[in-house]
Amino acid sequence: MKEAPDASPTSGVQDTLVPEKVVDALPTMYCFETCPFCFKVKALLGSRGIAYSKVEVDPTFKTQLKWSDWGQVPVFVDVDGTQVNDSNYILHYIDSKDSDSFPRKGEDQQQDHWMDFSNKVLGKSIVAVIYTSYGTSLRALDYVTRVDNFSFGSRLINKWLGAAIMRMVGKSRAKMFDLPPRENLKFQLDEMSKGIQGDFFGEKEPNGADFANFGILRSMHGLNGFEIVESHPVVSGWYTRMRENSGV
Ligand SMILES: N[C@@H](CCC(=O)N[C@@H](CS)C(=O)NCC(=O)O)C(=O)O
Repeated sequence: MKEAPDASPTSGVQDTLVPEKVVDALPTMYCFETCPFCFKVKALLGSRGIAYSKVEVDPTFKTQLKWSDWGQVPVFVDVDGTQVNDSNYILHYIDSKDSDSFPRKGEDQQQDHWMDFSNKVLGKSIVAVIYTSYGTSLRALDYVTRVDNFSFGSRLINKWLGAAIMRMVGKSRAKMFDLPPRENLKFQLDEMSKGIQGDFFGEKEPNGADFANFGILRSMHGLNGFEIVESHPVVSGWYTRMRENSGV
């Protein structure tokens, strides 16, 4: 779960169209089932009622994404073949093509700040909690055994090797913070609460910061440490509102 810097030259809308990567003539998202960054995009698409195709990428070898220079999920391919990389850029792209209802990057400092927070802080904080032991990592990777487009061998490798890799990633993420993983997540949720003004970061309606941070936390649902989110005095209510809004 490495993260490319937001300023990477290959983030955002790409020059080359890839219409052959569109599935069933619908906007297509290349994703991992449990990827926090992919959940951001699923939440926005859900909130706007936009139908889309999903291509499940195998997390260890990323076989289904070999065609792309951008080696991370999510990758979004619009119906005309426009390829957009990097979750926050994808959120802006989809909103700009749909109802244009939240500010673009650079137009609202608060939204920018909390969208960055979703990648630089919250995404890393949850990884340290979910992948805190080999057992919790196996639990998080168990979904790969139920993905139809993966072969039997790929399911096994992705689960057992994937859990070992993610356990190491979890350890390295934990080292980034002063507090132990669970305490750190609680602390970061307290921080995040300061940005929720009224019902949402966007006050009456969700903005980019809502979709970005909700996606991260939604990916934890049912996994180790999710009770920290559920029991948080501010975040739990916001999370429920975002689930209702997005249907995700
Ligand atoms: N900045 C990227 C981060 C995406 C990311 O880290 N995705 C992970 C999955 S959760 C990934 O593709 N990891 C595989 C790798 O880096 O090789 C975004 O916001 O979309």
